[in-house]
Amino acid sequence: MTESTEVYGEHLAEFQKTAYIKGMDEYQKLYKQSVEDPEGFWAQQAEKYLSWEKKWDQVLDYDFTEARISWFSGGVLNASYNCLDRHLDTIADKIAYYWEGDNPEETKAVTYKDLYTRVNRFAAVLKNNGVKKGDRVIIYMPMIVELPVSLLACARIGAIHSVVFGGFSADAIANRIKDCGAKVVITADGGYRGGKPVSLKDNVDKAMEKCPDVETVIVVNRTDSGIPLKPGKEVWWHEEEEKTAADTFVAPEPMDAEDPLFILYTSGSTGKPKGVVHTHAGYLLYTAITTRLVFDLKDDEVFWCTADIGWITGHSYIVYGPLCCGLTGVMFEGVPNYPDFDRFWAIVEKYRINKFYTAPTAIRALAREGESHVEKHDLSSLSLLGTVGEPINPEAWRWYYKNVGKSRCPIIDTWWQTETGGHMLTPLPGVAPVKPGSCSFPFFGVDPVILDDTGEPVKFPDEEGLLCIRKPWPAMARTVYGDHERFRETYFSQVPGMYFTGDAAKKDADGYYWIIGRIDDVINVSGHRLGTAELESALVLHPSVAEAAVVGFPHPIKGQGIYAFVILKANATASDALKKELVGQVRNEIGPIATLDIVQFTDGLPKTRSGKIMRRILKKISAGKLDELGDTSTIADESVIDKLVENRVNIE
Ligand code: 6R9
Repeated sequence: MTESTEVYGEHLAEFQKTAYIKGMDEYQKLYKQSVEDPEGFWAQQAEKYLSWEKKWDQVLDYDFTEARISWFSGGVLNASYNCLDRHLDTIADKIAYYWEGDNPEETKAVTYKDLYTRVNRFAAVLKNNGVKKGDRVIIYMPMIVELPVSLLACARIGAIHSVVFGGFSADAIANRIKDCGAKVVITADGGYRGGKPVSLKDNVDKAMEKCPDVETVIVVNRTDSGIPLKPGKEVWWHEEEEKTAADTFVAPEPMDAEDPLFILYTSGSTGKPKGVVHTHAGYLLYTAITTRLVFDLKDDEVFWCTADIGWITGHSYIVYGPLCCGLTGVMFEGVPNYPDFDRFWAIVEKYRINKFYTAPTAIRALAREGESHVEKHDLSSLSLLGTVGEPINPEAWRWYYKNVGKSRCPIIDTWWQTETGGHMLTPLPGVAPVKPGSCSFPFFGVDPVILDDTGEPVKFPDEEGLLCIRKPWPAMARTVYGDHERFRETYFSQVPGMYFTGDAAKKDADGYYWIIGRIDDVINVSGHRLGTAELESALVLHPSVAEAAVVGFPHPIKGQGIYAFVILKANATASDALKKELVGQVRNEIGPIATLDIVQFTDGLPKTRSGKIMRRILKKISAGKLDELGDTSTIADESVIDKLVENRVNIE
């Protein structure tokens, strides 16, 4: 069977009874309307999904040459009001989050009223600590309830949050604080992972040495570590909260539709990570509508997105989308293999989860442990399974479909990016059969095109090319914080007049899209983006390293692994101890997600005569595709290749 003829439609009949979008005809009709009359379509959705303090003057205004995009300008609203206040009349006692601790015995059920109360009190805490509309707040926290509370409290007072994933290093925190000029940091003493407390505050302390401008650090006591706080600058969350009345009300700040809601840093192919900026109205609308329609979530259903809130997936599908829709979600502090490899399935059974959303890397890691862990649990509540973060290999897809979904649940393979804010290419469960490895069709309002090397749309089915988007959609990023020119250049200059995704894709004869992967120097490790430039800069900081080139290679669990080719300085000697040091060096600079899988010492790198490293060749060598090295005639010194091949390291 070829890729594109293997189709699965067992779920369709059931979904077509109740789905919001029933069948291909309805999808196509709405899709056509959404791209032919985006203003009409999105105005209607903005009325339906959001509550406005003041309606907009103009739905859409944009200029892709200048990278200027504006949705609902003149409109006034507040994201925290939309996620909380407006639900109080109807669903105050509904569960917003089932929170499941790393320890399965530790759980909490947080209602919309509870969340509202906590957000109001913490909004008051932020104000008491001098945070004002437009100020930037860095958040570095484990997956505890105080994390979404922090995001929403910032949104409530109009402060711009920037969450730094808990797996990032002190330097990563410091760089982000400096880049956005944050005055306040919210963190915790630590968190629990796999039964052990993990310190977080240490990293913040180290970052603080480089960030004298931070005025206040607010610390949640999560692990009773008893660490001392520095008087004056550092305060305990609970002590600050106690200074506010239990029924504190902080009026939601009226925000312009286009005011920034948050900054989230993401890796690109060049330079340091970019602070991608999302806005109050467009982002919220788009995450709400995609949460509803892509997962076909009904009001009485339970949804679990396993992502960490430190990534865009958590922002959009744990916090803003589900809360804006008034849905019940699950938030999980721990890891998939503690206490055992059945943890995910135990949680699905415990909360009778209906729709489940995870990443291919997690599926592969769990599949490797065998079916017995899945079979221990009653998963009959599930009706839909989602995936995100990287292309899913058909083998993992089939395992997920058969063992978790029992061949009844569609796999909703959602392709999108930090910069797109929400789902872009995705199946809708009531519309059409799904194919393993394909993300199906564009969501409403998304106008994709695949371009060939000359910049023309490809002419034939299955022809691979560069994926671009021709029209704006509400959740697209608006700028790179503090560097609009970088935003314009990265996303709008490569193909004039279009948004450049950085991914290659193809469309089959049935109109299904297939993502091939990044075409730039971005490595996707377990669904997380790392730029080769960042990794190389971290390596050359080591006193023994003269030069380094890093590429991604196929890895059985992580999707892509990190392969580093390193040239040492003349006075340094290659050794296993030095390899370990280099691995540690990069982990310290960026964080544990940037763990080098392979370090190969070499005397030379393949370079063009103008001195450019030929990564194309290094990628083939790292993947073991030695007969596909292609044309090597432009290499300045061809003998380098033989040595590289000879000393190539295989992953154990
Ligand atoms: C949401 C998120 C974005 C990059 C993207 C692409 C890859 C994400 C995918 C996928 C194939 C999918 N990607 N989802 N590739 N199929 N369903 O992951 O955002 O961290 O910014 O990464 O991830 O290469 O360009 P982000």
